[in-house]
Amino acid sequence: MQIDAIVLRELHIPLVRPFETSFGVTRNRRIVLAEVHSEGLTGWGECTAGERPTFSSESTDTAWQVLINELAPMLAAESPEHGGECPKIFRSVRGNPMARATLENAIWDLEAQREGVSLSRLLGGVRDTIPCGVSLGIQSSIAELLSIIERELATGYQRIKLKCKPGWDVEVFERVRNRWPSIMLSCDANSAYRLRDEDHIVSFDAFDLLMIEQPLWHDDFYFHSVLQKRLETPICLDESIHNRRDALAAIEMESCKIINIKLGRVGGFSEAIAVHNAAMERGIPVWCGGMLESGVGRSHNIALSTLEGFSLPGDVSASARYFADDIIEPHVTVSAQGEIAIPDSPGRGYEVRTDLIERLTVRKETIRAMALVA
Ligand code: OSB
Ligand code: MG
Repeated sequence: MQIDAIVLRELHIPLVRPFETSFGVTRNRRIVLAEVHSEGLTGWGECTAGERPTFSSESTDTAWQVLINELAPMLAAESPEHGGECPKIFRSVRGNPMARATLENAIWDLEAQREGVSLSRLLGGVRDTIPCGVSLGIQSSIAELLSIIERELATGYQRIKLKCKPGWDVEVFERVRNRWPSIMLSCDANSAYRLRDEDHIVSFDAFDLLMIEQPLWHDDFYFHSVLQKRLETPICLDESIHNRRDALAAIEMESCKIINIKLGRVGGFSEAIAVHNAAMERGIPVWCGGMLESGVGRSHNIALSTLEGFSLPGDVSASARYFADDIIEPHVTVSAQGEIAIPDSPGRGYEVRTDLIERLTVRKETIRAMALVA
């Protein structure tokens, strides 16, 4: 596919409510979107980097720099037929997986449109609907959290994930479990604990959690494996897993029993599929994580979640939980059974609202292949 132009833009979009994790609070999203124009079609990608380098070392600003100065010019100089060629095109740049995924995912979207198949089908997806859960940030009180859980369960969500940290954990789990003894419940510490907290984390076993996500260091396998040996509850790794080799190491060392796959964190669809395959071959369930994505990234997450190994409800939920007005049409909605129905039209299956995107854009750059001089 001849690449005619790559348009990169930054959008500012407020969240409908603040999202608080152990590493900070997000109120407004600064999202980088990529539009790849090729032979009359447009593929879209979203960068999942946060506003600050707190979840990972990437941020909106680092990704912007790497996309504009490195990755977009590399891609514009090539004519990839398949999204899976992107890792090779970008191989001279180290790290920066979220920046890479922005462009790679746009090429997969383009390819699906060119082939006239849904992105889910192109990826090898096998589901017509995906099971959905919600990730609930740290709240100002437990009473407030309980009322939010009540609302999310009434909407139909199948699994509740609680963000936790020292001081917002056992008491919270106890109150939630007393009220709802049998819901699917998990927690995510985003690396808030240390080895000195080992006994404390082992006490989480009393709450029948589906998993404890990333309790220790963001870059660790070994100490998670030490902790997993003492825990009944499965550990799920998020931050630690960047590629297939990480997944293999974590599974081999028994650092986790479940893996959260995020497109941005692993650098795009090809590595996400590789992590999924490695986990599935070894009987390790996976699920799709979220990064407060707009509709573009959300539609990619939905397509990824249709792969066979995504057997647990993910953090892929309705647009309205995050944004008053999403940049895709229709918005992502969740059924009373807590499922998202997979669109079967070509590509991502949601229209992009270019007028709204234009209004939300605060900076924009267009990169074209350099004209060849004979
Ligand atoms: O660790 O899963 C995480 C949001 C931002 C950064 C990290 C995480 C999250 C979430 C939100 O849990 C998931 C969502 O988009 O709903
Ligand atoms: Mg997480």
